[in-house]
Amino acid sequence: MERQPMPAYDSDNIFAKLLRGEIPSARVYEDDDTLAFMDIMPRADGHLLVIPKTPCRNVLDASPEQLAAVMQTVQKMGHAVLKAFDADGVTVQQFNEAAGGQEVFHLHFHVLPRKEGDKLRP
Ligand code: DGP
Repeated sequence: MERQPMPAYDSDNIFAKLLRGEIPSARVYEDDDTLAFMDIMPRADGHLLVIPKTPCRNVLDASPEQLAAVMQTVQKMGHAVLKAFDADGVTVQQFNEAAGGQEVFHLHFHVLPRKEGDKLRP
């Protein structure tokens, strides 16, 4: 069977609404290209999400510029949560398409501060 193309970006997704200020969020950092905010269903204390400000469905759909900008903010947020939460490490997680575990179809990276021996909440 022929493989279906990836679906197009849908600007009705919840993070696009959040970027437009149509729904509230706890913003922790932003620059010209990216935004970081608290995850509404945190799996660890200090669980953040980092997104590009421009439309992008996921890593499979991202331009090199979007990836570079988002990863620089992920790195910044990694250092910030290490300090703010006195963490021992940081998990960076990312999902692509429903079969890959993606639920919100605007590119995002999870940044999760970790303590030695802890477990992520479900
Ligand atoms: P996933 O696409 O599987 O990486 O999961 C989406 C994540 O987004 C999940 O951790 C919960 C979070 N999330 C969903 N809706 C909202 C929202 O309205 N606000 C915030 N801050 N986070 C959300």
